[in-house]
Amino acid sequence: MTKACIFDLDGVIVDTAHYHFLAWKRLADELGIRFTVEDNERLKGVSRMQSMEILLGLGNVALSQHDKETLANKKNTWFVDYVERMMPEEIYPGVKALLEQLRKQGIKTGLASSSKNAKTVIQRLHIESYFDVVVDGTMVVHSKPDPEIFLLAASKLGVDSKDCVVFEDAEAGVEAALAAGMKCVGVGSPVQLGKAQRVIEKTGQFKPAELEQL
Ligand code: G16
Ligand code: MG
Repeated sequence: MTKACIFDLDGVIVDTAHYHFLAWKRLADELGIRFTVEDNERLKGVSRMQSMEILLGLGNVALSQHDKETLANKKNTWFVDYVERMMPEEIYPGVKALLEQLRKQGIKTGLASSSKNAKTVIQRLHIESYFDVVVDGTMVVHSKPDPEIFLLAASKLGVDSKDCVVFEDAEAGVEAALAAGMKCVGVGSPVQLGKAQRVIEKTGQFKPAELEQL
């Protein structure tokens, strides 16, 4: 029986995934690396420094650790600029209602994002109070597809993995949820997220009654 729903942030609650893409694209252009929307799928859900490695790999560019960190920080300042201009209305339609319905039915809610900016994003959206637990990229060593972040969220919620359902838009995130022994609802395309028990187009279209059919 589902006792908790754990939500990814970027691409599931709000379209910050697009802001990440724009910031990485700007950096790729500066470095002369060809970087497409399809390439960006590989960066979704993985940590900032791992994303940096994937981007440099696409262009066969080798840099010192110091330079990689400098460039990743630069990308982050561009991303944070977008976040600071974000409006609470940017939350995906139906997400607040879903979180409210889940809680009314006694199902706990958690947020598990690889982003070190997750707390700032949910503050901008005024949705901190909708989650019983928030776990972010500052609290884990291994990023998705490692299950660490979801296992930490479940332990903070006091719920067994098998009773958790994860909502994820990234292939790495779906893999992490399954590796944690949880069920997963993919949000996006079945091409990337086909390993999930169910794939939906938008988070807000999911109904709590569907949890038991997973
Ligand atoms: C998010 C994004 C990733 C990003 C990562 C780290 O994870 O999907 O693209 O690289 O966070 O973000 P930051 O650079 O802000 O620490 P999630 O798990 O919320 O999808
Ligand atoms: Mg995501």
